[in-house]
Amino acid sequence: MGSITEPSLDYEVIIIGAGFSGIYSLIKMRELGVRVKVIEAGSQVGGTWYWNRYPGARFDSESVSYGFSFSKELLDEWKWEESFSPQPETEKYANFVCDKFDLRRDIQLDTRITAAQFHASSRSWQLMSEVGETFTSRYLITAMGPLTQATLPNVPGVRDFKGQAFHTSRWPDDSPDLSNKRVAVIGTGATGIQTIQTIASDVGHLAVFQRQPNWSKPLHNTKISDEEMAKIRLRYPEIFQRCKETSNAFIHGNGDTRKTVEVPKEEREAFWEKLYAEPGFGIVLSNFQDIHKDKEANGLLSEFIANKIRSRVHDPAIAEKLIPRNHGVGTKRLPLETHYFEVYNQPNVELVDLRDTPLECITEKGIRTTEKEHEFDIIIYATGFDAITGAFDAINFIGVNGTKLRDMWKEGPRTYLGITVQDFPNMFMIMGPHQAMGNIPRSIEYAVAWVSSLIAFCRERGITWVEPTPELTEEWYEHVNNCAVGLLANDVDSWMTGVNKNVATRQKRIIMRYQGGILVFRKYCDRVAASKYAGMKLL
Ligand code: N01
Repeated sequence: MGSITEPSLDYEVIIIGAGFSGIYSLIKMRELGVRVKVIEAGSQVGGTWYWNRYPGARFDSESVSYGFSFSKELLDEWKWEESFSPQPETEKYANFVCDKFDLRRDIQLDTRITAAQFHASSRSWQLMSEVGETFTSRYLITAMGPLTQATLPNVPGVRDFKGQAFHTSRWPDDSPDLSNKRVAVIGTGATGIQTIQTIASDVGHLAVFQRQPNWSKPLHNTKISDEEMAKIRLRYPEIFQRCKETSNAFIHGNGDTRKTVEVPKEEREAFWEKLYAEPGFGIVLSNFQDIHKDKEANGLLSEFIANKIRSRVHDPAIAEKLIPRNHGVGTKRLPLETHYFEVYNQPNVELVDLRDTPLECITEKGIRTTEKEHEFDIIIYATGFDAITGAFDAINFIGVNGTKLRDMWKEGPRTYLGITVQDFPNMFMIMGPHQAMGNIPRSIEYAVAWVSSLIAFCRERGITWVEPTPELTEEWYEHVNNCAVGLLANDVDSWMTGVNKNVATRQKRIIMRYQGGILVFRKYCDRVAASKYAGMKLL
């Protein structure tokens, strides 16, 4: 048994990141009464919603189910302005929460952690920032977000461009005036789509460099009036209860268990029309459930959406270029859009299909494809992230016996419950690999509460070393892999299968996410907690 308090340590708990995960972790650690510090690389709180300030950045998930649910007072005081909150409003929300709960005194901003080492002798973590500041703690909570390590195209010349160039998650504070400018956007994922549809009407000339198109459907965002918000507040218990019952923790139901092909065409298409016309992700969450496993079913739905694209884009040749051929609907994270496809009807917008004319390099003047050099004033990289494990790779994590996390996860992550890692005692991950995500704030609240209970359990018993065994790690790995069997999403390259062609170590598909559904995940984790963490190394 170790001692409960360790005065020689700076803190009992250090949390890396002041996004939604970090904010809620801090609140829960305060409840436990521990000495706690949040260390944040950004200059403000908010995480994803601080960094991603590109035009058009907003929730693709319903605001009313995407905030914190733990405080009735907070729910009563905060008013969502739009049904899918735009980034400035969400950043304001993160700040509101920090002020309301007086969190700032425990948050250190502008501090990027670059190394974290576990010392077995003191059973503690030592962290180091990029300027050499050190911090020690018994426990470490990583709250770094799954999509934080921005990646640029792996082509020559990225630093050579003489105009302005930036990744969407590093949008300049003094946002550039795009009017009358020649602007390029590289990338057509969820971020590219939000950016393109928002800036298209402002820019002089917009060239979209698309490598693979994405499926997308209308978001159907609306303003929320004071009267509607008052009604929503009354419905909050019902909304959050519903999120507890669905397999992705969204308000959208689990879908129809009938086989797609067995439903008469007319009925099927009427159902899809309804889902297409509804706000949010219903078309992938509440559809016939075999669209995620059955190629034929998925193909029918894909053709339905392809026809929507054809009906919205005037030039049939461009419409065909905007229709994905390499994956089906819902096998990558579905971006939601607002008049995105109509953008390609504008005379100032050009689609450059990189499948026909691949990207060769960035030049001083612009972008060279195999066809020609395109000249620009501004290049916007909407080229995504080294997802989920990228944030871990960016820090030199060293566990017991000098084990490096980067090396251990070279072939893909190994965890227990997506929360703990063998050889990395006392480290708890929020939204780490192999942890259920779905509706992320809902999953954050669950994971943080679970970790908080484990820390409380340890403190009560004087346990100062918590670590999963190789057996538990293997058991979880097998479970994660079993849950992934047969899902079409795992046959597609995307950040969700750990692929990022711009990163040398991310060329191969792996099972990166937990895909068994929130309900199964929570049942598993609840059982572990109820068993008093049976099988884990608790010293
Ligand atoms: O990143 P992505 P994202 N040359 O990886 C292209 C979340 N999100 O930032 O498909 C040319 O999806 C790449 O092309 P390809 C959401 O979970 C949430 O858009 O690899 N192109 C692709 O088109 C989302 O899934 C919200 O062929 C290159 C794009 O860049 C996740 O963030 C809003 C290239 C990258 O797409 C990531 O979305 C926005 C190259 N060298 C995002 N390299 C919310 O609603 C990459 N591309 C909360």
